[in-house]
Amino acid sequence: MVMAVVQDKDSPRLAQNLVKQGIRATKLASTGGFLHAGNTTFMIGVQDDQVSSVLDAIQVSCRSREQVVTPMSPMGSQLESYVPYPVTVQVGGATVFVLDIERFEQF
Ligand code: 2BA
Repeated sequence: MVMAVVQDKDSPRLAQNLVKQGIRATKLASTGGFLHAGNTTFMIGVQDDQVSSVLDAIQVSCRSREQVVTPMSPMGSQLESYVPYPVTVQVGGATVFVLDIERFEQF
């Protein structure tokens, strides 16, 4: 099983590339813990020998982008001394986890 967190902008391209290769996937709407921005998590169930094609599809479909964020005020901080400087972070291409699945059933 490959789980990939991708940017929403890359999600249609990745979905299309997986379908082209006959690879099944489920898309989940997710939210990044740091930016609190929406992203998309793909659950892609494949045999071991298909993992590298899935990783290739992810790599060609997902781009890295810069995003400017203004950090939120930390809880309990002195508001007078808090200056919310915008910070630029590099998001993506994709964050990928490859998991072994113990059992798979479809009813
Ligand atoms: P976010 O958590 O919203 O993170 C967006 C981007 O902010 C990250 O891009 C990274 O550049 C930066 N960032 C995240 N946490 C940070 C921190 N503690 N300090 C400084 N900068 C930080 P990516 O690394 O490309 O991650 C994109 C999205 O992938 C993340 O969105 C999150 O939804 C997911 N993700 C990344 N690493 C993960 C992990 N270890 N476990 C689960 N999800 C992860």
